[in-house]
Amino acid sequence: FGDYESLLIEQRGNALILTVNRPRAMNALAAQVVEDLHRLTGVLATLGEGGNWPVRGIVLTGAGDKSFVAGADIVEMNSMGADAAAAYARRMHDVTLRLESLPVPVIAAVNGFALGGGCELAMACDFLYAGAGASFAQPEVNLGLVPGFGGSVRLQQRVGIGAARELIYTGRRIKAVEAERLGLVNRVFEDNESLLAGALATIEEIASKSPTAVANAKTAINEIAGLNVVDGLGVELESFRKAFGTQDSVVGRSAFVAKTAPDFPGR
Ligand code: CO8
Repeated sequence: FGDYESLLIEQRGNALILTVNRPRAMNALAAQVVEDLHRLTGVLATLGEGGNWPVRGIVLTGAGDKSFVAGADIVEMNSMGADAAAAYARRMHDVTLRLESLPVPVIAAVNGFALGGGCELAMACDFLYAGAGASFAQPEVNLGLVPGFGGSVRLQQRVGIGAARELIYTGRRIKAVEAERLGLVNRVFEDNESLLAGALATIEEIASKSPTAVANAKTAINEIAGLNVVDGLGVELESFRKAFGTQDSVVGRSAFVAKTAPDFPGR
């Protein structure tokens, strides 16, 4: 995958663990981190649909025990003009869209502060797990700003428009259990060690399923988000038709009938 100044990459079983590694600044998204994320997601995007993938899922987390990602780097932002800031935001849009386009699930393992751009990066993952000490906010109003890495779009998809408005207008920081209650987080773990273990266990569970089915489901769900029911059903029908034509589906259905375990070929 290459070398990255601000990212750690480790393969563990069927999972790739990506760690944003800038703990002295709470893993804030300095330009270097954004470039590293941009380059890495570019490399991952070139792996294509499935056959070339060495792993079945990705866990995205932050270095240390305090912070997932504390947002954009405010020190760097302080000397930027609006055009430079917009260009920086656009790079992160690319990163978030690439994460959503990967054919394997990405789990955000939120091990501390997920603030501003950190919360937005986590929301570009398929779903979020959190350690009990994690906290979430879109605090841009404190800086006279608004969310810039997709928070206005993805927060309302996750928690509904009312809760999204309240969080964005107040900049209020919420704890992991509150984020779970709102539906932002799927599960809360008692500490960061069990958080990582839980995320890895879910990737292993997914790894026993058909790779093409998981990829098809991910594509359809992302495409359907925001569509009305009729248009959404149209997208689902095409996804279902595609899944039905895969070897995985032939193997999966025959194994059920033969009462054996399926061995999915992944195509
Ligand atoms: N940017 C730069 N440095 C940071 C950031 C950050 N976002 N967060 C923390 N740091 C640095 C601190 O400056 C400090 O550095 P130093 O030791 O050199 O003084 C170090 O990390 C440790 O931080 P604290 O001493 O503040 O530690 P605390 O435990 O007291 O507090 C907090 C931790 C709560 C995370 C606190 O640092 C904080 O509130 N940080 C800012 C969080 C924030 O507001 N994030 C949102 C930023 S806006 C954003 O993300 C919008 C994205 C879209 C913009 C796109 C346009 C460019």
